[in-house]
Amino acid sequence: NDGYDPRAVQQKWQARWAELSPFKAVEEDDGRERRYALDMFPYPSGDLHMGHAEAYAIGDVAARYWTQRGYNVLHPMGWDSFGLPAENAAIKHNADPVKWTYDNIATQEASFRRYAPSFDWSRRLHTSDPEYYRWTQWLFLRFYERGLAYRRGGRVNWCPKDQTVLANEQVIGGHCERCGTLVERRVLTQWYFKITDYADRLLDDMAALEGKWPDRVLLMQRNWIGRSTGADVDFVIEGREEPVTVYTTRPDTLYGATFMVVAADADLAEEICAPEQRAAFEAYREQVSHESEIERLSTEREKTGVFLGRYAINPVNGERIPIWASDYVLAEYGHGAIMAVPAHDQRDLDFALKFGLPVRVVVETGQPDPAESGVAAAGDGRIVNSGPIDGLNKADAIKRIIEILEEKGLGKAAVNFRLRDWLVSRQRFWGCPIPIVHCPSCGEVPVPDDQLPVRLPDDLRGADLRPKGTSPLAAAENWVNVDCPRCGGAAKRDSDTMDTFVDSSWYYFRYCSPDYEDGPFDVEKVRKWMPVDQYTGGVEHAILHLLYSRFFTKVLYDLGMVDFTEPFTRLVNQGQVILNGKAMSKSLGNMVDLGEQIEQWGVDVVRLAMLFSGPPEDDIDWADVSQPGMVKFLARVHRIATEVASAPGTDPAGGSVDLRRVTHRTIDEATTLIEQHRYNVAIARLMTLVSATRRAIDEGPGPADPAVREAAETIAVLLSLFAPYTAEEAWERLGREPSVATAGWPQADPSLLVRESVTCVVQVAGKVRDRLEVPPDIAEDELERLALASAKVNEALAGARVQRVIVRPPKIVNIVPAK
Ligand code: ANZ
Ligand code: ZN
Repeated sequence: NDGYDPRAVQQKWQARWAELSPFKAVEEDDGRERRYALDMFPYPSGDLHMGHAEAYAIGDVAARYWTQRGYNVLHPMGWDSFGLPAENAAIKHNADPVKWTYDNIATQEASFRRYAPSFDWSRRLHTSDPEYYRWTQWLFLRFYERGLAYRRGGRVNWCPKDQTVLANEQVIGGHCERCGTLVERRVLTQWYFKITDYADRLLDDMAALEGKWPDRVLLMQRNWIGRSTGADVDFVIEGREEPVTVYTTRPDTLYGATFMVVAADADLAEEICAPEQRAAFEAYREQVSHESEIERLSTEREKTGVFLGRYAINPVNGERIPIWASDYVLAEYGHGAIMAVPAHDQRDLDFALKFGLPVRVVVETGQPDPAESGVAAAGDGRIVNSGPIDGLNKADAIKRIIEILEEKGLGKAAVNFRLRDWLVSRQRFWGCPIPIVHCPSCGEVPVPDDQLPVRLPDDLRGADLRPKGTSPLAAAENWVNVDCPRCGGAAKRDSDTMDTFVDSSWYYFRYCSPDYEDGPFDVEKVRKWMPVDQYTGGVEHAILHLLYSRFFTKVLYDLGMVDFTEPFTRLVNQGQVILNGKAMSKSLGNMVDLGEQIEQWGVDVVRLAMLFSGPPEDDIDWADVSQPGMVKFLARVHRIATEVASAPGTDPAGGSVDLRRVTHRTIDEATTLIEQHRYNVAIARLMTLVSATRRAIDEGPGPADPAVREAAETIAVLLSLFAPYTAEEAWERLGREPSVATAGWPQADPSLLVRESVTCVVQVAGKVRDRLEVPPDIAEDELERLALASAKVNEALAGARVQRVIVRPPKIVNIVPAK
């Protein structure tokens, strides 16, 4: 490799950069425009892996490019360092989660330093530091004051063996993901953030992200928020004072409702169940209590349910319909009860066919009879069997029936969201304590701001952290028992900790003033740096993290702390690193180890291979990557710099024009490609420039030609975005001052972008009449058209008809006029 030793270059520059620290964001206004490049911060479990390497290589291209363009760039890094793995590891090894966490952070930091993203390390933060979580607690209290943080009983998945709440994703086929125990649904008092108050704004503000965030992320967020429109309809229940309200998106099918279904786990089912059905109902409810929501929503499963022995009255036709309980209706969506229209809703049809309930068509869709086919007629059509709305189409019928319901006081137009309030409390140790005290006389009392942070106790180890029905904090007597901040009486701290998504919902604000002590962030600094210009990270965060961050930003806006409502102007989701077409996983045993790759090939090769393999959003199959090809390319760059090194740096205008054209076209195209995030194509252009430079050295004017030096310097600057170590070494060999990272982006000279031209002679009857400047590769018909359009040619022809045109591109056109 011609004396190119990636490892030596890497070691040398890692040390030099530590002295130079070229990536410090500048607070004083120095006239430069600012840019904020944000990467999703890692969770400190183990070392960095291939997925991190890809994401941080991609995010770094934008940050380094902006630095080269002369922007004042903020590119910070920190750690999302609370969470269950630390706690589980501590329980298993009888250790301290603090030590486990900060040891892992140290390991990852060392890897980051070697990997060399252009971070401003002075802004580093860890969400598990008391200096950070103090402000997570402060924000919780602001939410609490506004009624956006509240406590209520809610149904949660509970593992009786692990004695802990499980997320829906942790329930597999009704069993605990970790220990396999049958999961129960329990009602527990939990803390929630009232994100549903912001549902409309979270949806509507997405208009501003259109074209700047990936379409699929916007779609996923829309579906998650799940706004639907329809009507609330009141049904009288025989023998009950209060009517029951149901939510429907199809009030036009009201005349086709042949039964009602109540969620088996809703209080209403328990209340109205007739005595003779009680035993059957209770057995069914017990069965349903083990089902996860995902299972309940599955359309594949056979329908189950019990008759409750009661009847409802359809408000528009007075019909008496039976009330059933089933699991396919959810207690916490809409009103937990539905009107069932089996002819036009598949779930209702499956249920009706299973239990022999009537099916009545009220929309003529042209589809076969649902009772016969088993397929509900979901489409649009003409309304029938429906009294005053007969003959209307779906949209008109919905409008009309809502008017009728509203006139009679039997219902009203309604909007519903699939989005639920955010359950933020966890009965675990390693998280941010909730800053509330429960006092027997005062009730819930917020911890006063000047007593924050509520610190985690530091004396719990191993088995102390194991949940035992209560959270480990509730069992820590010294910690949990306090004086009430309001009355001074004996009280207890809230012993729950916050979901780690709370910590990560605001960290990017903190980077703007990481040491600020008078609030979560300095409002003026945030005004200077935010919103984030580009956020780079995995698509696995397409929903929750991004939605929660958007929610926090809107609350901060309402608190008057920020003057924008969306935190991330642009979002880039990188693909996955896979191997032979398969996702890498420990269980498949096909993990590629980042440390080993770097050991074998060096950082620059790993980074370049990732960026060159395709557009950032595509998956990278590591089996298809050619590390030797990347080594060869970098060695060529190194050799060019070495050969040009001794040549004097004279004015390039005196050098080879052919090479200068390639250099300036590369600058021009690379600029556009990088702004479009087409990094792989930009690298391909750079490779072409390297080849052209090599040719100019070997076959052309040689290494002393000023155009060759210009090309070599351009290569170093462009390469610094993708392979910073090799670029830095080349720059130094060329006799330039470090660091190449701040050398400045080259400007393409427009006069060198003009394509070469040749002079074409146009003759009429053998006499030269005009000269045209044309591209050397001009096509025959194009040249003929240009010649015949020439004013001088037409003058010479003086109205004579053209008999023949002889075209010899690019130099001669001979026009023969008719005699
Ligand atoms: C009658 C009907 C007829 C319905 C029809 C649909 C089609 P989205 O779009 O998701 O909001 N529904 C209402 N509350 C429910 C609950 N708690 N659990 C399960 N399903 C529930 O869906 C709203 C529709 O889902 C509602 O409209 C209701 O069924 C059902 F041809 O009412 B529909
Ligand atoms: Zn009190």
